[in-house]
Amino acid sequence: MACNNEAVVLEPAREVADILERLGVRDALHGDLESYSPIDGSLIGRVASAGRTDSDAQVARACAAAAAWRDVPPPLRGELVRRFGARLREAKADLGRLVTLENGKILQEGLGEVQEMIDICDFAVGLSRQLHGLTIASERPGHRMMETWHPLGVVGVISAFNFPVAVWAWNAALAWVCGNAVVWKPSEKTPLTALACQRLFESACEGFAAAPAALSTVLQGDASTGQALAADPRIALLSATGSTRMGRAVAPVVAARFGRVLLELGGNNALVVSPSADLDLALRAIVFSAVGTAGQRCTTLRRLIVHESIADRLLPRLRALWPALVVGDPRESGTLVGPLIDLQAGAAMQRALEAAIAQGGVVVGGEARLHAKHPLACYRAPALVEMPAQSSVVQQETFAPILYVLRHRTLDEAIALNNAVAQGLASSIFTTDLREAERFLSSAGSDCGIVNVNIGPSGAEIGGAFGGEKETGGGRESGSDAWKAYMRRATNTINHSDALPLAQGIRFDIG
Ligand code: UN1
Repeated sequence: MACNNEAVVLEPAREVADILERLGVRDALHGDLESYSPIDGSLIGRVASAGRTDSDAQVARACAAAAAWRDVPPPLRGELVRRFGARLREAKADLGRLVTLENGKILQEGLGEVQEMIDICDFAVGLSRQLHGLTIASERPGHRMMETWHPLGVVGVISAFNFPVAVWAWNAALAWVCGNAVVWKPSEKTPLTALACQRLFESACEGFAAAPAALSTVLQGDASTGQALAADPRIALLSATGSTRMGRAVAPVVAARFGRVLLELGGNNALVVSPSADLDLALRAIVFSAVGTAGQRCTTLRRLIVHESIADRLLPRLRALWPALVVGDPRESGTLVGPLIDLQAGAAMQRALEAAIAQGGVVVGGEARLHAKHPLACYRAPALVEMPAQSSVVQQETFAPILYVLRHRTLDEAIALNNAVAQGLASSIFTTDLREAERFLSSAGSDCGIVNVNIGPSGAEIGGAFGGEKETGGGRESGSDAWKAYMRRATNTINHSDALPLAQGIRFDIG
């Protein structure tokens, strides 16, 4: 028995079992796919992966659901998403903690991820009354043109371990109000959070007569399950989040059948610090975006591009701060950096640090922590690596807390460095000079999908369209008009006259 006021920290498996029970998830103990907690590497549950025949049947059920759901008026679809959002609000503490237990991100960020789900549900509810098209002036007398937007059918979602629930919710909430059914292939590293989300959605559907069965389906499995979705012509849109390697495997398969893809792939995000920057502000942004989520966000800050005139003021502060960042159990309130997802992620971090040293880098931090206590888990101190140039290791996305530091002399040079990588997700500049800020935002500035001023590259709100260019894949999810990716557009021309004039003034007399 605990005899002080400290919260009792249970074994991950015990905590997971309690949470799943409260959320109404049955049977997370049987099956071939094992889930391990990054906190200590222990087994926390098992689910059954969907075999080929099962996947096929589930997609067929999703098609039937889509055929029924497309006739439901969008505001009524929105009402179901509102109910789902309400379930998420009630379950926020449990689901947020489950994210922490299965993914390893600190509790604040686990809760933030569930909040992101709630926010997108709210957004989607409003959107359900705003799925509007244009009316367009016709060149022909007595004619009217307009656009109508229709559901696509079945939307497939492949999500990654690092945002195991929010990214699915961005896609699913919009897809549902747009009239689609959703088939979800979660990361095989986070199957339990997917089970919990599915259960919460099913509970929102209970007693909601307009909701057909199989509006949401989860197909657990490895890459082959994702590949089967990519190849399946019944999946009208495949929204895939993960590495550029995954995107390269999936996108051509969808393209070969002329399906649609929405890709959110790798990032290699930079932050430029100009001479006029507010350095206190910059420091806070740098730390959160570089080491938050243990460097495992697609928006994580990976490249710091500092002006040479202020480098000697900023870098000593970073060098002092980095070793002091608290690495530990993500459930404890003082922890800022939790574990990496698994030992392979730690090995990839190690390889990148060795390559950085070979390429002339000077490393602060990056060492293994808590190894004796948790030999099956992977805790690493964040690494700060000053590089002589933007060499090959800096150009790769390593999903770990490594911040490479480069120096620049002119804004043009900083912009060129920002843009000189294959990825194009997020970027930031810290400056109080209006001209510099506007130049960074301009067409001659950052080539990324997300371009910020005086905030870091990570932690976007759901209201904007989220996504990036080049090898990031070009997709846009969540806010703004990203909903259009989940619908098909029809252009309608209506003749209310008693003549049949042809467009472009063509005469075609048949006597
Ligand atoms: C991701 O890492 O895949 O902007 C998504 C952010 C979060 C989403 C990240 N809102 O950092």
